[in-house]
Amino acid sequence: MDANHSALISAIRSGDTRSLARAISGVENRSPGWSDLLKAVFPYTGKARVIGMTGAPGAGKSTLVDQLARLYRKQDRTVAIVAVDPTSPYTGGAILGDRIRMQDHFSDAGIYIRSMATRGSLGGLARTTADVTTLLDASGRDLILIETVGVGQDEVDIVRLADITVVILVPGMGDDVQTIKAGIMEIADIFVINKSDREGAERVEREIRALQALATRQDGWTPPIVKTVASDGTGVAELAHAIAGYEEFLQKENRALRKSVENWQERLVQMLRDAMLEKARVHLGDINALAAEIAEHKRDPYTVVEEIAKLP
Ligand SMILES: Nc1nc2c(ncn2[C@@H]2O[C@H](COP(=O)(O)OP(=O)(O)OP(=O)(O)O)[C@@H](O)[C@H]2O)c(=O)[nH]1
Ligand SMILES: [Mg+2]
Repeated sequence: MDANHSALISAIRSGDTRSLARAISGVENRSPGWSDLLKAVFPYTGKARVIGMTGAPGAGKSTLVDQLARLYRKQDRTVAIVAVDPTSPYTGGAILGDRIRMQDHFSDAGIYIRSMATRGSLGGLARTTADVTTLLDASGRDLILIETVGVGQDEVDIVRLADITVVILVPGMGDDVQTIKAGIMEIADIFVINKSDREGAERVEREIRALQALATRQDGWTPPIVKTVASDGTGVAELAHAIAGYEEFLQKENRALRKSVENWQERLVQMLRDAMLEKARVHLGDINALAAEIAEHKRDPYTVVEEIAKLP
């Protein structure tokens, strides 16, 4: 990456996609200067609306993201799509499908699509997704749609980046709602029952409503349930409407800011943990040797941690 970021930053802010792509790669790979670049663009961020779309493998997330992106483009809003971990082994076939669908947009500069590096990438999936979102935000995109498979902690962290989280369920997976991680249920601002052309959509809706009756959200928001058939576009306008409704709700009583403060609390702790660990690792030497000494009771773990934590 350039030692002098100012040219790169103006290029990114002017919407130049090649510069944006270069910056994203640099940040993903932790190339020299990556953190200076993020520091420099941060003041230009906070304007994009970030929408997290999460759900089980094959639920139709990409199809739905694609439809939403089309709809927003018709409203003349610019869109970025972040596909997290698209090489996940769940549905090998979907990767090609994604490519084909993405190609539809290639002629449209108003849509920028980025696939995230796979798991195990430098910096961790959640952290790099956050950094990439920061760059996309700085590039002036109106909307950032993040697609992620809702299975683990990484995904919960990723959707915490979002202003609005859409959880996508499908009928016909047995006890759908019960099998969805509790954490994912709790973060839903909007529920989508996709593949509503299939039998069982009503049942899923009843299950969600039953769960909602058990626990009300602190902020008083009851996540609406939208039925869609992403493959033919049914319900997509309703989903956009539900998203707009939640945006409106966020604008009242300072909720957007409060939510952002909450998100940053989480992220700051995460970033600090990463930074401290990184710092300690330099002094840690051979962690295996230390672990062996502790296992053999030659040393105690309390002193070891104290010594490492005290290091400058
Ligand atoms: N019947 C039906 N099929 C759908 C619908 N939405 C998507 N599909 C199909 O479901 C398959 C998976 O769709 P994707 O959009 O790739 O699903 P995904 O959740 O992004 O999948 P992964 O990224 O692999 O987790 C594709 O063959 C779609 O055409 C729908 O509403 N009804
Ligand atoms: Mg997908």
